[in-house]
Amino acid sequence: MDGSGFPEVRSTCAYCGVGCGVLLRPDGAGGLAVRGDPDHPANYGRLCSKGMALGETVGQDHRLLAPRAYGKDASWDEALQLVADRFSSTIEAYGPDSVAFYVSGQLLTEDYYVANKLMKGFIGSANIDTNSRLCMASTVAGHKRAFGTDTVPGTYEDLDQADLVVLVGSNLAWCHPVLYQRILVARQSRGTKIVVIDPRRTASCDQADLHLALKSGSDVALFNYLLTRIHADGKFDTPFLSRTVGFADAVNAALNDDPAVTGLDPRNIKAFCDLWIKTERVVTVFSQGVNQSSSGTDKVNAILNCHLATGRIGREGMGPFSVTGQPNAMGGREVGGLANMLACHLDIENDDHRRAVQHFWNSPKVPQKQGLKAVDLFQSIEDGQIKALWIIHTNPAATMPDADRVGAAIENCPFTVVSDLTAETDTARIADVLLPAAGWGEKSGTVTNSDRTISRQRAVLEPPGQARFDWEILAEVGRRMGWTKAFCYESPAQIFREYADMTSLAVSFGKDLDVAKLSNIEDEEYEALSPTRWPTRSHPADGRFFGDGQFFHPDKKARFVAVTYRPPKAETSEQYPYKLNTGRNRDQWHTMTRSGLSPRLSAHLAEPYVEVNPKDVGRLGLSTADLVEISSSIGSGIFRLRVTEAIAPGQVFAPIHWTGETAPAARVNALVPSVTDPVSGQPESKATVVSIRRMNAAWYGFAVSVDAASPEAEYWAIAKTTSGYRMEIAGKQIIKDWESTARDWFGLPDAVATSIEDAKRGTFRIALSKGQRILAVLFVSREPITLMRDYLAALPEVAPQQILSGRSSASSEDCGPIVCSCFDVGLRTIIRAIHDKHLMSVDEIGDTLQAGTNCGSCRPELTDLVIKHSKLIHKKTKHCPQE
Ligand SMILES: Nc1nc2c(c(=O)[nH]1)N[C@H]1C(S)=C(S)[C@@H](COP(=O)(O)OP(=O)(O)OC[C@H]3O[C@@H](n4cnc5c(=O)[nH]c(N)nc54)[C@H](O)[C@@H]3O)O[C@H]1N2
Ligand SMILES: Nc1nc2c(c(=O)[nH]1)N[C@H]1C(S)=C(S)[C@@H](COP(=O)(O)OP(=O)(O)OC[C@H]3O[C@@H](n4cnc5c(=O)[nH]c(N)nc54)[C@H](O)[C@@H]3O)O[C@H]1N2
Ligand code: SF4
Ligand SMILES: [Mo]
Repeated sequence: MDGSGFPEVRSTCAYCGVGCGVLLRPDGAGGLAVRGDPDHPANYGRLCSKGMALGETVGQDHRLLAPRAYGKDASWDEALQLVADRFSSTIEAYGPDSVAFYVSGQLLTEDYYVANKLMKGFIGSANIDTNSRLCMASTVAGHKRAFGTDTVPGTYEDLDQADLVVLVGSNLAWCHPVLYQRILVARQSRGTKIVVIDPRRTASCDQADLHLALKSGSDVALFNYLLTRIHADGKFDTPFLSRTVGFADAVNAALNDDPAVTGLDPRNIKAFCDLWIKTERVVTVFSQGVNQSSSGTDKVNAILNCHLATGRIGREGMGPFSVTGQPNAMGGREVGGLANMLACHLDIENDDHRRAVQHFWNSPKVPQKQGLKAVDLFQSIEDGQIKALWIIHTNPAATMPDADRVGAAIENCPFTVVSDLTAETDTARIADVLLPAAGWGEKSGTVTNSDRTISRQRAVLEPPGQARFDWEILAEVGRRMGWTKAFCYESPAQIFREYADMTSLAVSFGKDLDVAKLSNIEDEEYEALSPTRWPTRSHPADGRFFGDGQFFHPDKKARFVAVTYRPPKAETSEQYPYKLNTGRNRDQWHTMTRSGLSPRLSAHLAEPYVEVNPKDVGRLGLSTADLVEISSSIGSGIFRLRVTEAIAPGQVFAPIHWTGETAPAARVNALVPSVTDPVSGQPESKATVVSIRRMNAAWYGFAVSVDAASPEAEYWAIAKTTSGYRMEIAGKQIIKDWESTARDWFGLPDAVATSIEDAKRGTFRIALSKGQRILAVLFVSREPITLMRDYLAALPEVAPQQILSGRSSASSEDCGPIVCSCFDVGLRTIIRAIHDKHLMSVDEIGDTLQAGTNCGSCRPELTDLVIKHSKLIHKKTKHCPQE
């Protein structure tokens, strides 16, 4: 308790798979204070910038508050009956496989369990797939091939205890910042070495001893070479190999690969292999640079092969470690959220498993064959085979590859339901029925993080409007479809008990997934449940798997998988000479429906951009701050140019976060075609071939406004600020009457206008105000605009004439783009301090400006700034061929 009278409530962060514990204190007026839970085993009190800003993202802003059907508000009764009737009648007319669910690794375990039970147990189809297909599917497939089960062997403690951490296709510093911080602590205390394997130089490289900027897609060749070196040097673990099958075949396959395809300097390959082989305690962390590839499953197995060969698995400080992206990516896999599995790691193709599941659920039927994986599922909708679709907690019209085509398929599907928090998303906009869901902070249930720890999310706020819980909506539809008993759930605790009980069934079939100990917990115990790692009953106390050589294939042995390098599907050509890599920003989450509400988080990188190497910039005749058009075989987009050595020549990188809501021209997945991995069905999201050219803009604009606007222009991008919104705009058509255009865009027909025009230079500036208050300011120019954007974004309370000058008065300094989101410290302030105060380290920056002293998410960027701007230190030598 504090003065506010509200106790702090333990919960789990809404965002990534690290699964940090948070302490939430509602203020009673809809607001929320958030801090790290010092007792949670994932984070011990730490939070990253996104976790820290959670309080800024709750509330009614942008929320869907009532059900809608065909564009009109509907009562819950009408909407639910419509959904149940349309699904029932479609199934009756065309069979169970004519309907589908597309769900999300962000659902709670309880929501997920009910969705899966409804589709696989009662509708009788396996057409339920999830955005985890775009995320973890290759890891799931790789784990199953090697271990006979989809299980992460290690725990977070391994990261504290390792002597070498290899990050493969993982920008951990930005995407799992608290785990990255744990590794940096270990580096300080035990000298843990860090190697990054990523075609791009990311924030995760800043502390790395070695960065291998390999050619995109060539990971198999690199790890195959490591395997041959382990073999040739006799560094394999012979006793452990007796617990495995297929070592010789894997080595023989690996010998066929030439490490030269990685494009790496052979000395660096050798340095990496030497370090890996000589370091017993090695954790290989991998993520989307591995999974999102047409050879994703093989990449996973190439990594697992090296750990199996050396027996470095399931023991303290070592093992392969797939870090999960979404908060409940792991929980979804546990309850069978993917189209190719049953609940609790049981198999669809196994008659005994199916029978047991059917008996457990007392269900009419369980499908005998796998359902459609995401890409095939949307193809099947386009083909007209699937006629009713329910999308829950995900935005496929923005995040699936070939997103425009996916959007068209959804729009043309005879019946589409979307359950979401947000009233306007690229997917919600084209649905027939919209169901308002209760969100993080309002709902209650469990999530499982990357190291199998189950944590509670707890409700501290009232759901706004008529929003309801996802499990409740699903159960109600189940009941209305006629299965009253099977879906008579009254609480998440009741669903959790049923799920936990079902894992006993899995254990009886020799499966590892075991939460059975919790199957009888009382409601109060569930309420109080502290973080619990599975297995809860049957396994050694240290929580690791496979160190004992026990695997889950019928003979209990692991499998080496013989893999060979296959290049990404699309080759560059004269028409498409560049490779487009895609990924994430530090302070935004996916389509920004939550993180984009926070002014602090939006200040980090406020506009969609594409990173291009200076050599290519020169070749293409581009200049800094240009807008560029990127085109692939299926679509095109407009992005702000960022010139950086971090990206190798021939490659470009664009983040995934912008949508029709925030920058309609910069939707990355409009460019990414649906190429998939043959085993996992996971799309190749990071290797699209593209062409680049300067956008032919007739004018460029920058605007700040109190209310959001969507201007009619070829390019615009909007971001939240403390005072409203900021916007970058550009157009190809010459606009004559800027004043009426501005009034139109900002919906301010009657505002007082103050403007300055310089027709010769092609600039126009206008402020629209009411009384003393400036409501919108627009700056237009023929060239990309240079202004004190961060000063203007705050809509300072100055006279219109003063704001139109575009800069602050001499006394206040412009701090530049925000680097430290916790303390609002900008780039220019930091660089100035490094110069003026001769700062030499991140800690000294912290002492002087506080930057980097709270969540630590910006420390990699601060390190970079110290290296670049401190005159007093020498640049650290790093093997990095592209530099
Ligand atoms: N800030 C933030 N954090 C997040 C998320 C977010 O949206 N924002 N999303 C969460 C989710 S769902 C996920 S799945 C994770 C993803 O976490 P990460 O996988 O770490 O993130 P990405 O940026 O998608 O991709 C990682 C890296 O793969 C590299 N890469 C591309 N191609 C290759 C290749 O062929 N080989 C190798 N070795 N590397 C390659 C890219 O250059 C990129 O730096 O992040 C989670 N955390
Ligand atoms: N090119 C490219 N594409 C990618 C990737 C990439 O690296 N490159 N990464 C892929 C990966 S790894 C992932 S995980 C996906 C993520 O892609 P998505 O899952 O499609 O993206 P999100 O923005 O997380 O969408 C979540 C939606 O759920 C809504 N929501 C929030 N809370 C709730 C709730 O409690 N209930 C309900 N019903 N709805 C809620 C939000 O408003 C939002 O619309 O993108 C994939 N797409
Ligand atoms: S690392 Fe950041 S985003 Fe991920 S769970 Fe922790 S606080 Fe949340
Ligand atoms: Mo993900």
